[in-house]
Amino acid sequence: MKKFLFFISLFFVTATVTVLSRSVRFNYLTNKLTNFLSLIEHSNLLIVSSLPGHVEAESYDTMQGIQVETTSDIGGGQNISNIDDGDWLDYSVTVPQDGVYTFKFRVANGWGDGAKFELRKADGTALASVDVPRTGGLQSWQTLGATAHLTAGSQTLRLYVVKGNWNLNWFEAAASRSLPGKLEAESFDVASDVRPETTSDEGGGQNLGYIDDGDWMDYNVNVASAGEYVFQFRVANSYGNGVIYIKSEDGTTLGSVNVPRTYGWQNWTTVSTTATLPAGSQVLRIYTNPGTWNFNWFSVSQNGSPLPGHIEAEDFATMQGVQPETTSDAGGDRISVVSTMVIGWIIT
Ligand SMILES: [Ca+2]
Ligand SMILES: [Ca+2]
Ligand SMILES: [Ca+2]
Ligand SMILES: [Ca+2]
Repeated sequence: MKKFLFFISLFFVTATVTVLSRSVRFNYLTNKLTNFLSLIEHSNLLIVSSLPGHVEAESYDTMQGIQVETTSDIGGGQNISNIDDGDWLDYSVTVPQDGVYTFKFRVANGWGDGAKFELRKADGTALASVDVPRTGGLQSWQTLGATAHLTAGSQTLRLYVVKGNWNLNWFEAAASRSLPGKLEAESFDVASDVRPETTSDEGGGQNLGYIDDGDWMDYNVNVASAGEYVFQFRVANSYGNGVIYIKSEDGTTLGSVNVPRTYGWQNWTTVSTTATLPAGSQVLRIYTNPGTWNFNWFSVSQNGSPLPGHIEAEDFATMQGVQPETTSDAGGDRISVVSTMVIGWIIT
């Protein structure tokens, strides 16, 4: 009887080991097959992405040295990993028209100091260079911005890794925003060290803070027609001395305006200047030196302030020989935010 029980036990142990080994082998074969099918898919099926649009990093056409893994980023799916110096990924894209496109790259970087990549044309020309800061982990995701000039048509974009050790989930490209119009300061496409915060200005939303000497914000815009435009900037400045420069992509200063002291980081006023803009898709840089002022929005219009309407006298675009001063007019407290600047107002 003991001998019988021993053989029965031996049978079950053997059967279990056999099933387990088969299942391990089955999983191994399944993985091999999946990888093989994915290889066939990438070698035979050209994935063409339309820009503007969203492109999964793993939807590359060809690549060197990267791997694909399950991502824990919002939306799930996969991300590109094992990104080393000199690795690259090629994407087939179609672009509707020549112009500046705003790119967003979804990255994660645990410890890769100096991490960097370039977006390149098929001939190797760099379209954009992007630094990848530490994000706190290889599955801690952050979105980075960049602008790049693309030409119309079907083409290959290469994402070339200058310094690796980070992950990529997806990227997006968007077309320029239309001017004339009003842009929220915090809707910049790329910027240096500035931070959005809740604003208490009219209309609510957010403003930018931490705008220090030499800081800048880039806006990818499409100007309807060449000409002189009035720029209005909604600003607050606790201390005074700020200067705003409107710059073109090549660094030329197109216009500038002083940011007056408003005696509070949430005491808002509007300052104006003019700048001549060429027509078409372009990047406008709002540069400051000295800085340290808060920024809610700016508007660009060809005809200045809309009439009929209310215009503060001190909201001039240009002037000669006048100075703003504190008003004791009845409206002074109604517009207390700018009362330190009021010299009167016009009604039409
Ligand atoms: Ca690699
Ligand atoms: Ca992905
Ligand atoms: Ca700053
Ligand atoms: Ca705002």
